[in-house]
Amino acid sequence: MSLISVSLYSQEVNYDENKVPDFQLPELLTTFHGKSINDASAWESVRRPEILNVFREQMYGTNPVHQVEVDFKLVKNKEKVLDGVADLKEIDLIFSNDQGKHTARLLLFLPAHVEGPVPVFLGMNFYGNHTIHPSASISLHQSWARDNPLFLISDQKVDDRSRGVRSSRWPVEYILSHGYGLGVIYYGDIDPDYDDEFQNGLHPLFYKKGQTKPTEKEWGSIGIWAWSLSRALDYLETDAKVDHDKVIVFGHSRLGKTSLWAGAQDQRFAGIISNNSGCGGAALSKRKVGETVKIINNAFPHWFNDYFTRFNNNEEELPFDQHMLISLMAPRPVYIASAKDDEWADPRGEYLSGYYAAPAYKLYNMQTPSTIKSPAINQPRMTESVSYHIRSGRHDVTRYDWAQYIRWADKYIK
Ligand code: GTR
Repeated sequence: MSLISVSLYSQEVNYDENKVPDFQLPELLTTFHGKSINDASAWESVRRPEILNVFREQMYGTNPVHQVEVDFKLVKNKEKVLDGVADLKEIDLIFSNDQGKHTARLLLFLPAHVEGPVPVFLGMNFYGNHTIHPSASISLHQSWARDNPLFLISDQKVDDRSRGVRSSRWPVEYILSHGYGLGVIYYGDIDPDYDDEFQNGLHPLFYKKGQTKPTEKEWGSIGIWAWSLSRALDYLETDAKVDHDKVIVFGHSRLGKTSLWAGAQDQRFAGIISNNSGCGGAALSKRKVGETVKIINNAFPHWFNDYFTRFNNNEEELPFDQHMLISLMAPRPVYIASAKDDEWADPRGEYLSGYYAAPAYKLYNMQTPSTIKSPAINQPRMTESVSYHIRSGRHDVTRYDWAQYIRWADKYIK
């Protein structure tokens, strides 16, 4: 995907550190009205809400207040699957109001060998819950899916042939063996990932009478995906087998942007993982390295709100940058991961946003990354606030990434 984008936009894409423009990041601990923030209480009551608000209004979009009811229905409950190591549940999240009804399915694996409530990693996937593991116990979805000859997905529908095609990104048994559960939702169940002016998926349920698409400031796809992760967390809070104070939100790439936005808004998430989230995720926009605001808005007009297009080729005018998104995680631990060959996502910019989020964590007297130098390849740097690694290889989620996430979660969350 990124290779295609690079050739399409090669003229305007910069990968040269020497050509990064001079830029100034907005001060984290000074309000938009120039007041300084000196303690955690002022952070929480004044600065944090205004930062959250600016991301809502000018980038990811506001969440419409129009009420939607969410019901949970346990549709499958199987013990001792995956050779006995997992208990499996499928839970329908049923969204309804006078506009209609829409259903998405949460797949939850819990470690069969653990009695008590367990911490859970929760995230979204790109092709369907059935792609994360070959097990025939996982239901296929009926939603739109992106055609992919490699995965034998055509006519925008999935069938048995795509079972487990993305299992390399989701080492289920490995996660369970460490005492964690894993919950996943297929993002296409919430909003199919293409620009149709928000006619399909969950969006229309939120329209006021006469409204046909989100307003300039209302949410796009990332906004509604992130909101849905919180609805999955609502379910997890009702499940006695889940330690709901220890739910970690995880996502890769566009779904890493999503996990960050979910974690920023919903402080019930105990930890947040951004895997190769890049532009619009962990990478600083003002550096303009790799994918830029204009490129991402042109290629994916449905991800952010329309207001965000004002910053196309105009990053200087952004009153915020992504270090402020990371700061919204404080005091919860956040893990940002890059891949060396994933220059499109600007690994250096991903590191720096975590580094520049430190002042928020310091208000809680937490240990923060000690140097502005990025760690060496495959040398994770973990702290109780911001952790980071850059691994060798390409844009992907690997066993190596998960090994670090589990080590980190064992230390700071479990
Ligand atoms: C790319 C996009 C990135 C990233 C990636 C993905 O095409 O430019 O922002 O989100 O897709 O989600 O795999």
